[in-house]
Amino acid sequence: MKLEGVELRRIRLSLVAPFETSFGVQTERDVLLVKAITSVGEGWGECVAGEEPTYSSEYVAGAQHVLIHHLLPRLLGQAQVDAEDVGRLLGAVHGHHMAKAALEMAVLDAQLRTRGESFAKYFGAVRPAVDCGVSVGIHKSISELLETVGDYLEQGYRRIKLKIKPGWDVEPVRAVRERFGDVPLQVDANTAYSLSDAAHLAELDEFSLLLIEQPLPEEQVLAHAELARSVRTPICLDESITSAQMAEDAIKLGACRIINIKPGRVGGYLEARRIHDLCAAQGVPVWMGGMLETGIGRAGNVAMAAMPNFTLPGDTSASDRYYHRDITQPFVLHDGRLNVPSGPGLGVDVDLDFLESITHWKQTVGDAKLSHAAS
Ligand code: NPG
Repeated sequence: MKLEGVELRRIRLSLVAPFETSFGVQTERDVLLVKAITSVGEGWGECVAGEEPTYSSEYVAGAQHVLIHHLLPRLLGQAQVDAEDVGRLLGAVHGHHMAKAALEMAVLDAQLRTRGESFAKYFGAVRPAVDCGVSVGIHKSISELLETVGDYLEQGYRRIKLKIKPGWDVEPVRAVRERFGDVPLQVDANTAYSLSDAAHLAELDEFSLLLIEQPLPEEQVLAHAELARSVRTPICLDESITSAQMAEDAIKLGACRIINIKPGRVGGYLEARRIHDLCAAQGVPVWMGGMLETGIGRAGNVAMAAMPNFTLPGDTSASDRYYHRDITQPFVLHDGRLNVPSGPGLGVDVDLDFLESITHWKQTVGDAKLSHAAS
């Protein structure tokens, strides 16, 4: 198919509650959406870059700029662009994985909608619904944390992830274990520690956590391997795993026993699928991360989380954990699971009137006349 044009749009959505991590507090998302307008139909992509470059070097205004000036020009002139070509065509541009991922996703959605195939089918999904976990931010007090965790467990979430940072780690974990017994529990440090904290992190061993996610800075793969020798809890990497190559190297070095997959972080669903496959071949379980996606990103993530080696519950929570009103039909928790969309492409419809009402910037790149006719 040919990519005729792309509509880029930024929308603002408030979170139902502030979400605090070791890298800051978020109260809303400023989401960059990509609509691919192709010779055969349209498709949607969501860019997961945040407003500030605090999780990784990417940020939403940068993603918007690189799409307009460096990525789209490399696709719009091509006679033929399928999703499988996007990575190669954008290969000359270094980094910018989240921007690339959003573009590839939109092209893939257009391609699959046209041939009536779901993301799940394309990925080789093996289950109709996926087990869901929930990520719980840093709270002001342990009592407030226990209340939040209790609410989520009542809603049916099958695993709790606690955000930790120095000064908010062993005590909240102990309190959750004491109150809620042997609920599946894991922690996420978002790079907040250093190797000199190894003995302190080993204090978490007594709580039988599923994993400790990304305790050290993203470049410190070797240090993670060293840390892994002094803690019993499995180390899981998130920020460090930016490609299948990095995943392979980290596993070989003994830096992690589990990998969090975020399609945006690694440059798209196709690279994410390669990581899934190589981890499966090495006996390394993976799980689907989350970046507070709207229904568009969630649809793709839930579809991928239904692949065979996604054996741990993901940060794929229900829409109401994030937003009062989503831009697609909401994802609803049933017995701690979300159903995998089965319709063509992402299998969700975008509420265009609502979208328009929360759009604060929009631009069409490419043949505006054609894109106008197609929308
Ligand atoms: O459920 O989508 C979700 C949030 C899961 O904790 C979560 N995401 O570090 O993994 C993370 C964190 C995150 C959120 C990272 C937003 C970057 C941006």
